[in-house]
Amino acid sequence: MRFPSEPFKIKVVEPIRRTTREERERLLQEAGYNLFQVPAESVYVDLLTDSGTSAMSDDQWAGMMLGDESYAGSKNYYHFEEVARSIFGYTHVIPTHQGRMAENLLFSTVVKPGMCVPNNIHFDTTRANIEHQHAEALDLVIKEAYDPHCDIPFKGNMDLVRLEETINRVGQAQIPLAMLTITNNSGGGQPVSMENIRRTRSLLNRYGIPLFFDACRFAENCFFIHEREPGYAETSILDIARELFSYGDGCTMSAKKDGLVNIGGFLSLNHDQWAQDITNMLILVEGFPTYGGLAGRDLEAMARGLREVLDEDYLRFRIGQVRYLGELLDAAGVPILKPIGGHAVYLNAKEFLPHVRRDEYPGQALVVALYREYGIRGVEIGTVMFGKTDSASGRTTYPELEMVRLAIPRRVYTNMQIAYVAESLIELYRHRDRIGGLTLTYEAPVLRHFTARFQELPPHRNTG
Ligand code: P70
Repeated sequence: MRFPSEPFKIKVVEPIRRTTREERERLLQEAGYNLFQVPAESVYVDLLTDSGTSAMSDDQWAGMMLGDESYAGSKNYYHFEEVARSIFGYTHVIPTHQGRMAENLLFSTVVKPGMCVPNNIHFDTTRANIEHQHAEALDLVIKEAYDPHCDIPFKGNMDLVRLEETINRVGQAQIPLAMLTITNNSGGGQPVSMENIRRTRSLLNRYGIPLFFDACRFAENCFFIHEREPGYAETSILDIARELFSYGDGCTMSAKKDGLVNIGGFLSLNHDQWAQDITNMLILVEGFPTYGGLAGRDLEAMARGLREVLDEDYLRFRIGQVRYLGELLDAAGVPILKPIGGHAVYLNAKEFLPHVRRDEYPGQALVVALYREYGIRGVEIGTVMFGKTDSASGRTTYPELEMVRLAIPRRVYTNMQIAYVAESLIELYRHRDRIGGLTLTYEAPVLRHFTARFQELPPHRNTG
């Protein structure tokens, strides 16, 4: 068998609709060529994100019926707290409605103007929340992460030399915490090894700097450790997770990923004073500490999801399905980032559309073409998301990688639908020279990718 088949069967189905090319053309124009603005009903296979898009299990749905909607002291909170402590091991468990609220609460409490927060690579909301505090979000991943062809097992690792240099340059007092994003989303869904985590910990210990995990896809990271790192083949995913988190002081979590829920997140940490300040802020902006912006039923679904996600058969299927898509594309010569990530296949837009200049957003152009021709929605992770245009000089700084991410929702699509995506992309790649670039006509001051608008440039403009 080429890949492990589904360790579940389907009990409820949600119909999806095919649209015509004309309809999609019109929708694209109305959306300003931004796929975030296209109604989901008009998407056939939606690979925009793996966040909040998972299918819950019958056990999670059963848990939803056990929601205790008491304002204070809901039994679902205590269940969730017990599960979170048993995996992550930190003292304080603070629920939030999603990941970015956990980030906002943490950074607004501990990050002051002029400080900096190192990470392997910050994802969009972490970066934005740090910059919102007038602090610097530093990406210190190993340099191999920026080479789309470099096929190494732990491409999400922190560059410890650069981390130490940074500490010496800015001074430890200016670094309230360091982070590790597991898996590293902006770098292709790549894992961080246990060894790198251990070494990051001991380096930070020497300077008294706390380590936090951005833990959204922790189970997928732990599965990669189980599969790839010497010494962990016989260790359960739960035990790997426990060891991993024991090297940290806390974590932020978007449970919309490896919590297997449609909404939910949390912050967990050991530091008592930080936890108290964060809790006070939580009450001001989010809700009482035993629900934190969620319903009791959501907390119950999250508690059950966190247990389920550690199941090895589930993870083998999950990572295997993503790998299946990546291998089909790779075998046909479609340029993808290697190795294949945990939650998504990342197309290398620079190589897919070499004739589209970087200031004409090749990643976005590819996303638009994929939707127009096949009704598939991916997301640009490149200049639109991470590039910055200086308003005074009009100069743009470009991120190292120009990618389109095809994120696979958990337990949602069949392998036939995945095969449809692969075939579509292989065909699109054959006709790539017909795809032209875009020009940006509107951008918001932060997180511009969600609301940006574009116009199309004529194809072949640069190929002569
Ligand atoms: C994604 C979503 C969310 C995220 C993350 C990491 C490593 C924190 C968060 C915030 C965001 C997204 C991107 C493109 C399209 C749709 C959605 N990532 N840290 O898909 O968590 O969303 O719960 O506030 O990846 O990767 P939250």
